[in-house]
Amino acid sequence: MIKSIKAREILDSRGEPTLEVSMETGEGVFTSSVPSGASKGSYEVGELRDGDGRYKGKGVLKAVESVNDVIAKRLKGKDPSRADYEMLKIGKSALGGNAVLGVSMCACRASAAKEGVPLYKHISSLSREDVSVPRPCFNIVNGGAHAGGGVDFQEFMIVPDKGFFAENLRCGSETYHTLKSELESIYGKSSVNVGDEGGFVPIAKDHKEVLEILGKITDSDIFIDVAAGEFMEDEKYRLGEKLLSEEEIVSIYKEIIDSYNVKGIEDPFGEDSFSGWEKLKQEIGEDVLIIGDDLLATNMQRMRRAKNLCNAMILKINQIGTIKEAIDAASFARDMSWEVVVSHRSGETNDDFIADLAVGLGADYIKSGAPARGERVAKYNRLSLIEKML
Ligand code: 2PG
Ligand code: MG
Repeated sequence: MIKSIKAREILDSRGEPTLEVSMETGEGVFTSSVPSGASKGSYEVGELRDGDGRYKGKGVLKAVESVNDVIAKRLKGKDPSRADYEMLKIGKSALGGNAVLGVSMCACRASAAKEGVPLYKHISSLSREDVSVPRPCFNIVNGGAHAGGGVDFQEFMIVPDKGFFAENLRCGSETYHTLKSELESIYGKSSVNVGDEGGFVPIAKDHKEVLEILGKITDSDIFIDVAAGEFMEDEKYRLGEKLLSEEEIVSIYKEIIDSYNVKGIEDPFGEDSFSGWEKLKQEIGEDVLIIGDDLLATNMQRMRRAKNLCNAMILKINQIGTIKEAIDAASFARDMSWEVVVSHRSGETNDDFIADLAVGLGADYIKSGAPARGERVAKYNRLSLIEKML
């Protein structure tokens, strides 16, 4: 039974305010904190931010109030398993997606404790999937909205496949450090400064130059998050000096798939540019993962519309707001035979909830940035521990 819920304002990894929520039940006190994106899609549930002079408008005191004054009163005395249902009844837009998510994560942790099982096990019983430790996608080169002066594509991820998670983590870390030396020798020391997710930000000319270097230092699979919505102009795509049509950018994707070890492409087109997604799926859909992020927003309605546009989903809990809905979205992805990639946000905290979530959903992959920086490795280190426990 929920005794009390309290929220407070803390800072995320970018130094922006976010929410930390604590829930007290008979089993103890459960604390969770809420991530926040930079390259957000427009179909995500909205965050409640103050919009006043504090923190340049990004304060979350209204969301704190929403938890302390509205949600806490509604949930007091109820079983934590009812939290998502009750909040959805009030409405996410009234409460704020960030307020709802913080409480939802705590409620999930409290329910696991009530059952006396680890969080991943509890989530596995909710999702009815067998637990399994996902393959990590390490974002080792940052560009787009996550870095200043990097390349246009937002993320270049290496995805090792060494069997055990611990071996994948070691491979990710070793490759990260090999890349560091390589970039230093090519571009000098300023190229090993890091972006929001801990990946390096080389002064490379374009994505091809980055892929060339990655090809030299690793034989791991490569996933790219293009985050194409960030450089769209009308229905065209601004890459360097060029403004490209859908057909032209499809041929760029084909070229990099043929020339490099690219096995996954995330958000290759804008979230509403369905014709581009369709073209790409027809051309390469069998050979590589076409991963929907902004396209889907972890939202079943969007996923239904995108049935023939991709073959994998990014699952971000703060895109949809409650853990219940995120679990339902993952099951829906399974029904459509899509792969599931559980994901962090570029603004993170040290909360490692998504590690347990990925295991409990039996997700195929997890992306949590580079194998460096506290808020990124918190998730990877938790996955190593879970692997040992299993
Ligand atoms: C993405 C994410 C996470 P952001 O686009 O996939 O890497 O970025 O949180 O900025 O939306
Ligand atoms: Mg993305």
